[in-house]
Amino acid sequence: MAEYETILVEQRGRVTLVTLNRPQALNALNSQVLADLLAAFAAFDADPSQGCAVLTGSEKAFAAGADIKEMQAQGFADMYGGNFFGGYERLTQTRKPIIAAVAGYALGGGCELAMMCDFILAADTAKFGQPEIKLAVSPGMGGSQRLTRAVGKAKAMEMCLTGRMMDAAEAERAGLVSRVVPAAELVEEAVKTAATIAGMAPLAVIANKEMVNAAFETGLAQGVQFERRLFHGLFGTADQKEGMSAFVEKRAGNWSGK
Ligand code: CO8
Repeated sequence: MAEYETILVEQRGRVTLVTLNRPQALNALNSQVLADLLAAFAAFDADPSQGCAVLTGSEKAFAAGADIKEMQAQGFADMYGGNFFGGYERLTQTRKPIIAAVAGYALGGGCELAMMCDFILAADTAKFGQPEIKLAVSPGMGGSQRLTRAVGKAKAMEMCLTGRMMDAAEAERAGLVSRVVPAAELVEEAVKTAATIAGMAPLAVIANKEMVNAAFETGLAQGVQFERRLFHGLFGTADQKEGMSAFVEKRAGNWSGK
């Protein structure tokens, strides 16, 4: 297992657990964190022994944003010319699912990173916000788009314009997170959920992720068509035969990933 500077990576059966590990900066996302995350998730995606990942932080902070100290002195040419943090889009191209397990602060780039994952499980201590306006900037890793799609214009606009944080209960009501669990159980619950996903037929997992994501990029008729084509395609897999036989024979499926 590769060693990284800013994250810890551990395999628990078919689940890869990635933990942001810059406690001194509340897991602020600097360029090294981006490089480490890209390498770790590329390795996860390429490893057939792994079926689902969990991305988490500490009890105090999932991540308190992009690293302000790294950005402070940068000018337009550095940011635009260097496509600062553009690499994060590559995380969203990971084909297998990633669950964000969020406790404490998920602010700015931290909230945006959580929203790049496939869904968010929140501890009851979680706080989400896009406070960039207080620094005279704005979200830059997709927050204005993904937050608005997740919670609607009213809450997203208020949060981006005031920097107000949303607690876990409000985030669940607003549909930003799938579930809220007690902080002490967050990582175990996320790993358990990931293990459930990793126990499904691998091609069906990828197809289900692709079709739900298509809902963000297409109109309804086109999205339904995309779903149906992938659904039809799954009937060309050995695991579809195995899954339906296993149901009829009242036993667990034994997946080949083919
Ligand atoms: N960047 C760098 N360092 C940070 C950050 C950060 N985002 N957040 C916290 N830290 C550091 C603090 O400077 C402090 O370090 P030190 O001990 O050396 O002074 C340490 O972490 C602990 O932080 P605090 O003492 O502030 O802890 P508190 O418990 O008092 O407060 C808060 C916690 C409320 C989370 C507070 O730290 C805070 O407000 N942090 C900043 C939150 C923020 O503004 N985030 C948005 C950053 S901008 C951003 O994310 C832009 C995204 C788009 C970028 C994409 C570009 C293309």
